[in-house]
Amino acid sequence: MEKLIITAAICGAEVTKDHNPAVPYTVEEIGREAEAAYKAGASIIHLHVRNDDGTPTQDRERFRACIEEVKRRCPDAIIQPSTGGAVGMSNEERMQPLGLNPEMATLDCGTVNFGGDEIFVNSENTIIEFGQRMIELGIKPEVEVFDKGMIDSAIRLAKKGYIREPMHFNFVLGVNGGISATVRDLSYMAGSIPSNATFTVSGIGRAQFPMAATAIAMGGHVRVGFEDNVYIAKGIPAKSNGELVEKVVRIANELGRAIATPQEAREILGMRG
Ligand code: KMH
Ligand code: ZN
Repeated sequence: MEKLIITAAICGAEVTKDHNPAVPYTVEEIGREAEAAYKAGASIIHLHVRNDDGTPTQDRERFRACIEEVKRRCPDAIIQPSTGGAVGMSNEERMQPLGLNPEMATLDCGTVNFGGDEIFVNSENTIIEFGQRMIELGIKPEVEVFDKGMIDSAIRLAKKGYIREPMHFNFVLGVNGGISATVRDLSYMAGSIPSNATFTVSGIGRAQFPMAATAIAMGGHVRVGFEDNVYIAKGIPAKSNGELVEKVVRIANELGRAIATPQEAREILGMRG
């Protein structure tokens, strides 16, 4: 089996220090959390950024400062800025980090309810616009899908030349409004992508580790981190993103799956660099 790529989603846009005091806001805190995850075995840092007061932002200069800090602490890590940002942001706002020439970025491939009145909006034209921009800039997209139909949309748009192939998918499982975090649905998602595609799995909340273990056994890759889950075990807040990554490494070791370095991750994903 291919080595395991671990992505750390260290921050997100929604989770706060009220959920877990270790959630990073400042440039220094983001650097600290990225480094802990990287040292534990993460090869990709999925990056959202915050203002010092914790409000989410897609400001290019804030991203520049955070990316510099992460690179200083994790020199060869793959940094994957979010283009999803937070619910309600405009496309132009969301696309700002693409101007910093990252080697990878997220490409959200559909609209999904996010609980309450929140809707994460990604119209077909939005997906096309983001996908084309990433092709022009040579950025590897991580195709984020919250439901099975989003895989079908991505395949259709890739065939039309709007999304670069081979595609690397992130199955986000267990969002209220998206597909559930079950072995049945993960299997359905994994069986629905093209044969040359790769996938990673993000289980939300308590599904994080069961979905990670299933993905490891299936030959997929894994995302963990505060964006998706703040607990190391039931009712016990994780001390850091590093602790979450360490747990995945332990599971992978038990199942006989070696961990990919950032360079190996680039090769598995067919990336530049
Ligand atoms: N914060 C969500 C609204 C992404 O990073 O591309 C969107 C999100 C997806 O987190
Ligand atoms: Zn994200």
